[in-house]
Amino acid sequence: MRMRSVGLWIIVSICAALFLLFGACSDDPATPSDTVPPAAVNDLAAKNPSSSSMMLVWTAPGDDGRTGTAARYDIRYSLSALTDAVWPAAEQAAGEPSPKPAGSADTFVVTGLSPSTGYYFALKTADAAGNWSAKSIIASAPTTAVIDDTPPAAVADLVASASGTNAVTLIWTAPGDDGTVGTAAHYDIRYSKSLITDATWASAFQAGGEPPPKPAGAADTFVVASLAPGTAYYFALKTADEKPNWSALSNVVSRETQIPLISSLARVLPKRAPTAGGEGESLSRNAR
Ligand SMILES: [Ca+2]
Ligand SMILES: [Ca+2]
Ligand SMILES: [Ca+2]
Repeated sequence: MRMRSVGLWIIVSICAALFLLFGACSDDPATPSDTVPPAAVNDLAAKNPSSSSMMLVWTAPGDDGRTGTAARYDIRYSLSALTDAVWPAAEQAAGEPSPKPAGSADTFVVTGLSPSTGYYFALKTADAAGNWSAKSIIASAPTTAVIDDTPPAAVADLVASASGTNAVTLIWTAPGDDGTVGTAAHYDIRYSKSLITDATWASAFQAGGEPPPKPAGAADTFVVASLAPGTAYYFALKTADEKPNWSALSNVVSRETQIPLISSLARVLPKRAPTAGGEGESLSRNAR
């Protein structure tokens, strides 16, 4: 029992000595811990907006106030003024640059923004010891509107797939909002008894009631009704996006509507003489 108590006392003594030794080392004034955060950025500005991005520029603070080189930035943005209260829930930008030495110009482009929208931006800076600066001043600017100058592609595979006595069915591949990308907004389908060209497009009949375009690459179809029977027609279409930018003229197809069955029979069957009793009666008489 006594031997065990002595052993325990020795272990406790060694631990106490080690504690004092290391406690003394941490008090060494040669290695002070860093408790000074970077200064708050006071010249943040939002520039060069596009419909989906904004460039931010500011002067880099330092590791300690405005000296040295800080370790990282946290850039955030919001739709309302980016106050300290809004900061925790504000959208965080991704891929912030590493801070340059204090006094240098730093810049970053925030992407993924919505067009025609006002945004507020702010940032905080941390040093390597994890001391965070106060929030910067707030910079704000709106993104620009989307500029769409690209019309849908011209339809090149328009086909008149079937005809009735008064209608012709058209089928084609939907172009897009921009060339063959996206979803266009309107069709203008026209028909004429004479060839449709750029010059005659304006005088061709508008079908009316065209369907909204499907996404690019999908099959679209439309039945042109109220046509005259047994008549050859030309068909063509143009497509517009929402601006609207109109496409060039599609390929032009031709199709003849069918002749009504009664008219067809009248053409095929032999015509009876105007005097109903004439030829037929004499034949039957001869047969007797
Ligand atoms: Ca520091
Ligand atoms: Ca568009
Ligand atoms: Ca477009």
